Amino acid sequence: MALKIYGVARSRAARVLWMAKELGLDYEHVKVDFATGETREPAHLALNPNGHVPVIDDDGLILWESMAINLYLAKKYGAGRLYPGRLEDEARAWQWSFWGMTEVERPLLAALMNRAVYPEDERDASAADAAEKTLAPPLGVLNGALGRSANLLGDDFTVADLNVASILGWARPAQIDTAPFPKVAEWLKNCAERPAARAVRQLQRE
Ligand SMILES: N[C@@H](CCC(=O)N[C@@H](CS)C(=O)NCC(=O)O)C(=O)O
Repeated sequence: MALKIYGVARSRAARVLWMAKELGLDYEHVKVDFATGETREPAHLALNPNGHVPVIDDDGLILWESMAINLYLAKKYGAGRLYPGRLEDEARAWQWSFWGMTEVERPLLAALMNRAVYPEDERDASAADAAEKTLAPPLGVLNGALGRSANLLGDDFTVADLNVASILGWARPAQIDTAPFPKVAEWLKNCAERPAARAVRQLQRE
């Protein structure tokens, strides 16, 4: 059975689509849309009781949570390339993925919603500014790490970069000033210019 990826490209499913494209996988894209309430329908809740996308079905393995999905896909299909071979580097890929979710995603989403997504009269500029302030320390941490190597685990782009960059892809629409973090800005640009990342942005426009 082919890999199925559930979730429209303009959701966090974009992260998984990016991974699938980096790995050159054949997959079926099931465009479950959060905006229409489809994620809360019984058929989808049977796959993910949280009512969220992304979800994958990989030969009968149903898996949710974008970072876990990407770590799994990279390890299964990209060992030695996108997925590191050494246990220590594998642990660092987990570290950066968990870090992205726990230190970055929530404030970044708050800035994004209040600057670009909510209807203009429902946006809270001070909440967005506070969220941007919260982001400064973790962005400083990332900038420091990228000052030591071009990518998070060393010279090569890996699942660690993809997972963190797929969260930080919201920085631009959220109007986060990355000028104080030049290494982050440069790395993010390199990640975004990868053909697989471009292909996902194309899917988002369709
Ligand atoms: N931590 C989850 C978050 C998933 C999530 O919140 N997805 C949103 C779309 S980006 C969703 O499905 N929302 C619809 C809903 O909650 O009904 C992950 O990273 O996969």
